[in-house]
Amino acid sequence: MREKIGFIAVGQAGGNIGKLLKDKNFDVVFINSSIGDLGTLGVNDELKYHITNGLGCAKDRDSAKQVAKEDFKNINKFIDDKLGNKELYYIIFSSGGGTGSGISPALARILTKVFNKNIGLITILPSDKDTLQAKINSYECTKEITEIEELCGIFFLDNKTRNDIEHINKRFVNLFDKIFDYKKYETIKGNIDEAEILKLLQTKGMISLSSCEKGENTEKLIKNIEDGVFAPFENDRIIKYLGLSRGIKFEDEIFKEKIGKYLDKFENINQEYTLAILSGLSFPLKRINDIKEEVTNEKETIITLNTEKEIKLEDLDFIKPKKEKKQEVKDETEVTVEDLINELF
Ligand SMILES: Nc1nc2c(ncn2[C@@H]2O[C@H](COP(=O)(O)OP(=O)(O)OP(=O)(O)O)[C@@H](O)[C@H]2O)c(=O)[nH]1
Ligand SMILES: [Mg+2]
Repeated sequence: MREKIGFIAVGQAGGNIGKLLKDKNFDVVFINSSIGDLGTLGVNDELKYHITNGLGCAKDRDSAKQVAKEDFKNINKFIDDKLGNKELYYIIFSSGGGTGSGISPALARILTKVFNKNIGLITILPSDKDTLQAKINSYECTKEITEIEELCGIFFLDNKTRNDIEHINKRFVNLFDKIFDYKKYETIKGNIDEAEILKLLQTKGMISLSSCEKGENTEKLIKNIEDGVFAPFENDRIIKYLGLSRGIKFEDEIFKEKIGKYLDKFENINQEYTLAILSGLSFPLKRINDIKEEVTNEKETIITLNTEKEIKLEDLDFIKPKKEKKQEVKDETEVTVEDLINELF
């Protein structure tokens, strides 16, 4: 089933995670505005695309959007040529940088809206130690993500959870890879099939993955969920679907009490470990609002440091109505790729 999923890694962090997925035999392409960043990846040249005229974007989302806008048709053709038709694509990027953060939300929107592709996201939230610019970028980027209606599931990796970003990358990729072990554990007692995996991954909302060892228990699984590498859950305690490859005695009541209720559960019996896939979780608004607050607390500093364009604090509000765009978007049915390129980049 892994061949039905394609990964589009944008920017440095996207590339680092993409490389680990590539090493696990997933189909991954790598896009960057910086030749230097692409050079560090150690992957075959034919899987890399350097955005024409890109010189790296130094955390400037607008400049990333500009180069991507001018080169969008080639970027799109590259993705199409290399990945072809997949059931599901993931765009991987950090929300705090320039290139990945600037380009990915617009790319996701165009691929869903114009090309009818199923797009999920793997994005990274900044750590406390990250710069103000990274936090501002992250807020702007996540705001754009909330405006994409047709998205599949989103993995929010959170750099606040660990100091070691390589550990976060590896932990995520190891968990993600385990999802596709499901065929090994087909028994008459329980089965997870491809359609169910796709449902878990394609359901809109945040997704979280967690595991525990054989011989451990529900409490340990819950502890690992809470101590994971993903953004913290909202307090609504709602999970749409629970996928459970179960190597422990699963205690439903404890899970419902501590983590939340689910609409449906897809389960098999796993002889080696337990993997839990929680999908359809709410968007991590509290965590994102905390990032906003950190930025807002530094408002004076930002104003002093930036007399010019770059930092647009007045834009940092989800609730505010969207700014009027110069170019009006036409009726749903008439929207073309050119319209969207002009609107989004
Ligand atoms: N988890 C994780 N975070 C990373 C990794 N690399 C960078 N980051 C974080 O991502 C942010 C910077 O994003 P990058 O991916 O380097 O930026 P970019 O997309 O290449 O954009 P430019 O600014 O144009 O270089 C910072 O908050 C880093 O801490 C990584 O491999 N894993
Ligand atoms: Mg970079």
